[in-house]
Amino acid sequence: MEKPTVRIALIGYRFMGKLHSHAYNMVQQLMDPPCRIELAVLCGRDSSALKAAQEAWGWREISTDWRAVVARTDIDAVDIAVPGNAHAEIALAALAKGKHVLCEKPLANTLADAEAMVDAAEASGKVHMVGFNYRRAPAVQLARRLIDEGRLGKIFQVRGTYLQDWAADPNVPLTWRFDRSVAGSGSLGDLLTHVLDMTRFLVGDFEEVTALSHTFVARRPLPANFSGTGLGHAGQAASDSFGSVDVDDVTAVLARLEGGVIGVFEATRFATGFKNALCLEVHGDRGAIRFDLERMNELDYYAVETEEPTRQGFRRILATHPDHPYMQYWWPEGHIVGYDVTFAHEIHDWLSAIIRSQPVSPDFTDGMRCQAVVDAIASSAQKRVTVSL
Ligand code: SOE
Repeated sequence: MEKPTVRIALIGYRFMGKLHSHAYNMVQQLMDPPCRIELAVLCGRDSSALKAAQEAWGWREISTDWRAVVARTDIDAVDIAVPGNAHAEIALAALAKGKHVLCEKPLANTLADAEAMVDAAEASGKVHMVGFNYRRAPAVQLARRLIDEGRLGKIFQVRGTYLQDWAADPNVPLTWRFDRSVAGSGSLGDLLTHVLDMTRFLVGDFEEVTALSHTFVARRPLPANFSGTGLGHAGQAASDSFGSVDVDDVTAVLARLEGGVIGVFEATRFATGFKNALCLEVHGDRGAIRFDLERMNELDYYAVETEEPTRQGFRRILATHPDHPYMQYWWPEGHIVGYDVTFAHEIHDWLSAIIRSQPVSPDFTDGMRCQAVVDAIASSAQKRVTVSL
């Protein structure tokens, strides 16, 4: 039987747009999805850059008018891969036009916007998803399996860090990632949200937070000719004029979670030596796990009872066996996968949910709950108090 077709409009063509475009192609070619994927329209503001992206990634059409695109009757699903300040407006318009929506993280820049997005998504009956892609790293899914099987027992503590260092150079220009009106926040919304979501996925919800945020470099050169990812490389020439940074460079959090779990978290763009290290450690009375995105094919697992004390220790599971989550789509055992497959897994599951008329997680409600934790953290850091959720 012929597979149904899902016609996609992707809003955004830079770093995330490139990843999503690549992921659609991987899903179609390698993951046997339950639909045919039509890369219908790629949308953005710069038509010559769009044209180049269209040719490279195989989109049928381009458009510089997202309002017209989400209203088209020949589009089934809208994928939002632009900075956070545009998420709510585009998602609400797409849902109102009866489209399924995948929205990049963080879901919105404010809790009020996130709540409005949840209301609209639930009322629409369409499949909605927020792009916390790291949930779908095979080793993270394996961690979830081990926890579901009770192998960690009663969980005591969780420790999560997301460490990058690209902003430690004060000459990195003032791109949108340093602008609260566009990005919502700095390391908190961009990086810590991944850790918060992974914690919610593996351990549970947040009850109380106490936070501290800091901005090390308060003024940065204005970008002369910005065309990159905003991560400080990609040949951006800074100018002689400077502007103010109004987001956090680092945020640290102490938290209580449901079930009496204690959490310690940190996100920073100033951890010199670390490029993209998302590390999560979970400790229970029967065992522990440790995941590090810079070694994303591996899960460290410690089982309290299996060995005599002198032989105990963490062991490394290479999560590439065909029975490990998602690995049936990829290569022979030990032939590792990378960052991009997490987006392919996310898009595969979103499209499968659309075809089967089923919900998928993380959905807009997960995105909104994460935003509630972000709000509590920002308010705790600003007022220097503990905030309950
Ligand atoms: C940049 O800091 C960034 O690309 C984030 O925006 C992504 O969400 C994260 O996956 C990697 O770092």
